[in-house]
Amino acid sequence: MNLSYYHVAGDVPANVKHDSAVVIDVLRATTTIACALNNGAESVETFADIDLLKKKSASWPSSKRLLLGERGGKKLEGFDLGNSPIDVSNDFVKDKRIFMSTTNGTRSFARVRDFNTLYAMSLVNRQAVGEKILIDNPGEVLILGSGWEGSYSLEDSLAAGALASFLLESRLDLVQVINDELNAAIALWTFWKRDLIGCLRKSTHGQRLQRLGNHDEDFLCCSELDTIGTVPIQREKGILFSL
Ligand code: 3SL
Repeated sequence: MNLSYYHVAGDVPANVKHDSAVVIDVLRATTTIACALNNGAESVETFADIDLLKKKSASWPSSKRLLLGERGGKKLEGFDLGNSPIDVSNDFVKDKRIFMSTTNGTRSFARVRDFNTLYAMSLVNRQAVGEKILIDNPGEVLILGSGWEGSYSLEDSLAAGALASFLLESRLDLVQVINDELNAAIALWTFWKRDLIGCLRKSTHGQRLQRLGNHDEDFLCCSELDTIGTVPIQREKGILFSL
């Protein structure tokens, strides 16, 4: 199994194999997706484009839908939810389809939506996704971060390194790292693995969130490791369900 990591959607080569992809946006889109599905949401449909989200969601029964969106870390006007994993509680999201658009994470999903298999991963469900990948045993796994507006992010690379370390520790005979972006991510994980919240707070997006206001609960939630067994998987184009 060949593992590669790209920091942002724009870095993924055009001719890459469409085998398996794992999208990561630790702060906060894929943490929110894992928590929402774990708390009983019917599914999460991701949109890079807000107008398309509004059009598509209008055809879904209003009692069964929630609009979740942010730009620049701030909740979108007229939406039910911003992008906090704390807000997607069971009483709020149970059996609802969540129509979601975020600054960076949903762009990453758009880039790899044609892959045969697509997962959403964060620190909270790293082990669950890793175990599923080992069962699937695809030839190629492309791990894709979300970054910030096209540039590198520390926290997504931390989680990419966490996933690769889990896979290597589980099946060294099976797993190979094939790009230096992932070798660097593993080194980052080794450096920060005992202070995940410290890494998230130090990251530039972590600092952006702190400037926007108190996000202590978000940092606590997003820095938890292997606490959720939910594996979000794309079953219809652009729509993630719990496995
Ligand atoms: O960029 C994104 O996709 C978001 O996760 C950013 S935020 O943490 O909601 O600000």
